[in-house]
Amino acid sequence: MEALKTMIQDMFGKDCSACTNQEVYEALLTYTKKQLAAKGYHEGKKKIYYISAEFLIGKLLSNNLINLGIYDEVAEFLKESGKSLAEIESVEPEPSLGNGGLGRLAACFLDSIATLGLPGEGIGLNYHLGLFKQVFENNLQHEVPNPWITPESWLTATDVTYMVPFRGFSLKSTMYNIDVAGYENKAIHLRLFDIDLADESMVHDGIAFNKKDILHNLTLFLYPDDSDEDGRKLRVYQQYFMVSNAAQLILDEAVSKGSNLHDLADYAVVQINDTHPSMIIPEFIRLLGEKGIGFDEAADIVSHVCAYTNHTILAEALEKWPIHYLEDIVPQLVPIIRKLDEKVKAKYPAENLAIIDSNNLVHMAHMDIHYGFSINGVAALHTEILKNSELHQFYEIYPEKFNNKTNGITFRRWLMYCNQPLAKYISSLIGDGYKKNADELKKLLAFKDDQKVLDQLLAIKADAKKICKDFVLENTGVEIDENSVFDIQIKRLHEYKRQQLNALYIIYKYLEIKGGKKPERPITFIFGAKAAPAYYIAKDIIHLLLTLETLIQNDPDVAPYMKLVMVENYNVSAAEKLIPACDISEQISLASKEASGTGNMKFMLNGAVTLGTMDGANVEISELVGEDNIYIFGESSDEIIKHYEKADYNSRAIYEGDADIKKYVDFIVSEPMLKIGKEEHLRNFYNELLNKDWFMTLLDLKDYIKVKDQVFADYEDRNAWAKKMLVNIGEAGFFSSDRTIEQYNKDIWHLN
Ligand code: F58
Repeated sequence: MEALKTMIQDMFGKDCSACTNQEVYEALLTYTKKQLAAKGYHEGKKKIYYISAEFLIGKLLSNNLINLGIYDEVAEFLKESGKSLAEIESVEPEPSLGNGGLGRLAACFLDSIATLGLPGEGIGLNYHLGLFKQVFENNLQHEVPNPWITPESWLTATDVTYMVPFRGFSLKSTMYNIDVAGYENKAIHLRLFDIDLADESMVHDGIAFNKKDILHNLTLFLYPDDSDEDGRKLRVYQQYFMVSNAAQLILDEAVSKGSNLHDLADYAVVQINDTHPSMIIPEFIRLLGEKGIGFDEAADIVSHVCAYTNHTILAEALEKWPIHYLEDIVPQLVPIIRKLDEKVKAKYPAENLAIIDSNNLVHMAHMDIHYGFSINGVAALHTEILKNSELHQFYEIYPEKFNNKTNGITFRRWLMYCNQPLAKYISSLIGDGYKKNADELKKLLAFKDDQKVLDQLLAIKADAKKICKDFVLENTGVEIDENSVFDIQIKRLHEYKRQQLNALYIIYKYLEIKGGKKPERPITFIFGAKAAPAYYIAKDIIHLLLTLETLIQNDPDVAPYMKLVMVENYNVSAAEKLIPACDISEQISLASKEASGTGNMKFMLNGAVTLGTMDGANVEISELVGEDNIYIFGESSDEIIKHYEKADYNSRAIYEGDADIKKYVDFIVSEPMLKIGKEEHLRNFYNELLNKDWFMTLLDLKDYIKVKDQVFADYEDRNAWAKKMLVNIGEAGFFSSDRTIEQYNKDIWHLN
């Protein structure tokens, strides 16, 4: 730590104990960046380029210290100087470069790529104001900018710049790097492209800004509001800016390593993360054309370089751009896309295989599948649904392209960092091997009947709940009871994820307690979720939750027995506090709709028990832990898919046919609720539930209530519960992103 000491002296002319936390943070940042650069970066002939609109990387200081193997040493040094690493971390701004699971997955993948020693990099955009920061006012979500870039930051400017051509003008880019450390290994780069003229001052009234002013707004926000045409076009501008920079960088790197570009596939493999980067396919062809490579050969080269990951079967992320948008923005790509489409149509004339459909919409995923060599889903069930229904027509012609890569999470952040007491305890039982070989967690299963171990797991959970209580108090102002059961649902707010189903259970419980039936032990329901700014029903659901929160809080008959808290501005840092403290992990999506989920994996790894549907990776979790160690409810994905095919789901019929359900649903617009909440929003949601309920909330409500009540009853057998916790932790090894990345490499990337 001598070097760190000297650095602090040099930077601030005083020793650590005399510095402010901000100063110590800046010194640590500079020190860590130097250490990372000194270790070097993984290089090799062939590289994986993971291109993604989002990288939800979270705070970096602690993670970097852990991966560099100096966390304990630094913490000790700070302690000796009267400082706490935890407090220093709190001054670090959290990069706001992601939205949900897809972005966090990309971050976990970078950690694993670096840890496994693979040459690779992430490529994305440097959004100055992030997604948005969520604030609650009058029980409603408001969005404000989330600036995170400070003068001293993890970003390092490079001298790499490119010109990106748009109709009528070109934009110059600058590339920034963030180093991503491998665990006890070298680092890789996350490349974030930016424009030099980004003007944050144009944002007013929350997150409104002039969407037409591309020269100044291009890298302000991730997923700018796309409810109007200007917003949608801005997304196209962003996507093209991202992929044109990426393609130019990739070609330059390949050439510098000796590629003649005909052999590009020996130098580069591109993973397209959802459809946002899909324009890289025609962009590569355009650039190869400029270098003298003919169209057919260029298309063939690209088809050996690009692979596509699908993260959802919902239409919202299977982008279809009107061809006239592309003509207006990137006219140079249009003849290329038309040619690609003609080639497809010559061979496969069916409309549902077309890149450009009869409405002149360009189907980005279709382009990826025709001109990529691999398409993968993100959990076993999801991939089966892609093959058998959603993308069946493609599976019939390209069965060899389809493969599954069940998601994973990095254990460095989601156990070793966020739950240090648990990680240390696991090490004391089975050694440190699991940190590099997650399968070794299985060794824990030998302790299933060891009373001391079970007691210790409960004690670690109890401590995590105390820490979480402080976090919740600071975030929401609400004091929760650390001895209550923590039931947690944290994820994007989306109807298919069914936060509203949880809300209806809470209403049921509220009414039960009002009626005099008290739960065995108080329950704390914790939510964290952002709703997309123009997704009004999602925002109505937030309003419902916040209204319920106030109602329960103010009701002396009920407040001692249950609490609902909704964490504001849910992000990676919040997740790190909530996940270790969770008892019950809510994974209650409508079966078939959640591609995988990754929160489910983080919770299990931290000893929470899943309450969920047979959806996404829950299916694989349940196979691993066995039915005694998970709680499953609801109709199966096959049944749900049939309901959609037959269009026979009728929520109103369920409501009218069941007096209990009617009572819970009606409560949404009851007098006590209307007294606190806004009638417009509560009624909107109530009507939605009765008249549409696209994601079949009411279908599974009764079963959910029954199974969830069983969970709370079983929780009281503390010993049996501790066994469930242990089995969940012991079986979590499969969900390490190291395993996932090994599979990507073995089946798709073929590096080394
Ligand atoms: C998520 N998708 C899936 N998309 O929902 C989740 O099941 C999966 O585990 C995860 O990807 C990783 O594979 C996701 O996060 C988005 O956030 C979309 C981005 C574009 C706008 C619509 C939401």
